[in-house]
Amino acid sequence: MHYRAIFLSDTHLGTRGCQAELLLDFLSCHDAETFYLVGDIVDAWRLRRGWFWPQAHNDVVQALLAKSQAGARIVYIPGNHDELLRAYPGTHFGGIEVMTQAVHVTACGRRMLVTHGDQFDSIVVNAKWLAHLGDRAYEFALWLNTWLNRLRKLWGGKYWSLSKWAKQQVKQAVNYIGEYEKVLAGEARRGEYDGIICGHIHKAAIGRVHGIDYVNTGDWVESCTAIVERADGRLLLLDWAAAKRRRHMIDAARGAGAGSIRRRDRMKKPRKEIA
Ligand SMILES: [Mn+2]
Repeated sequence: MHYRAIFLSDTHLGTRGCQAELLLDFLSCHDAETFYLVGDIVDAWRLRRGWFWPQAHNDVVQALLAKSQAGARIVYIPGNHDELLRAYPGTHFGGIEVMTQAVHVTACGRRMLVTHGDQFDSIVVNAKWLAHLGDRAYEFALWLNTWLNRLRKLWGGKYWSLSKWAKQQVKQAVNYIGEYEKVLAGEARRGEYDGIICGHIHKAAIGRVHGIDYVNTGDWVESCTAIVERADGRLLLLDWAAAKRRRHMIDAARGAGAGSIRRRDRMKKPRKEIA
């Protein structure tokens, strides 16, 4: 399939959780004029604690470089796990451009802010009181978020992860996801964009939040999702793991048909499996 743009994030290459085989499979049958890598692509924090870099992870990098060589534009927007790259905005490596954030204009002219999203962690947590305090408190919370995380790392602690923390508070997780969506949509509104495309919380979505297009690419650790833009400018959410499961079920049904199952059952089986 060929798309105008493909947005991927949170692949966490360099961790055991990364579903590199599925990602490779996805890349082998999807192409685009522009690929946006929306942060946490390579997990530099995990790699600092010990080198984990299997062949499949290398193959993912090679597949992306090959796309760049074949003429695709590849934009790498670092997240918190690959923030080392944030120090190099505007640089190119192997044809890949590094940008702190990007503006993507869809085929129908909608201006979308593309950013990882971790910069807004503290705003999400403090959303309620910040709403009453306004702009300066907002700037302060952004600043505080950056510095708290720097200090935490100096002391050898981990980045405070909103998504992880939200999942630990299972009951409240839904609230925080909702809060994140609101804050990010608010950020797009402040910049007078039509929408925002982000990642970070590992929860893929396409929707409207307070009149803003809120799009989250999801991840390749828990789910295997990507956002694609068709030639007509429509954005779609692809769930590659689910697509593979469906195809596998259909193949399995067909395979069973070729065996001992009688013709009558063979005719019925695929439909049942799809349902
Ligand atoms: Mn992140």
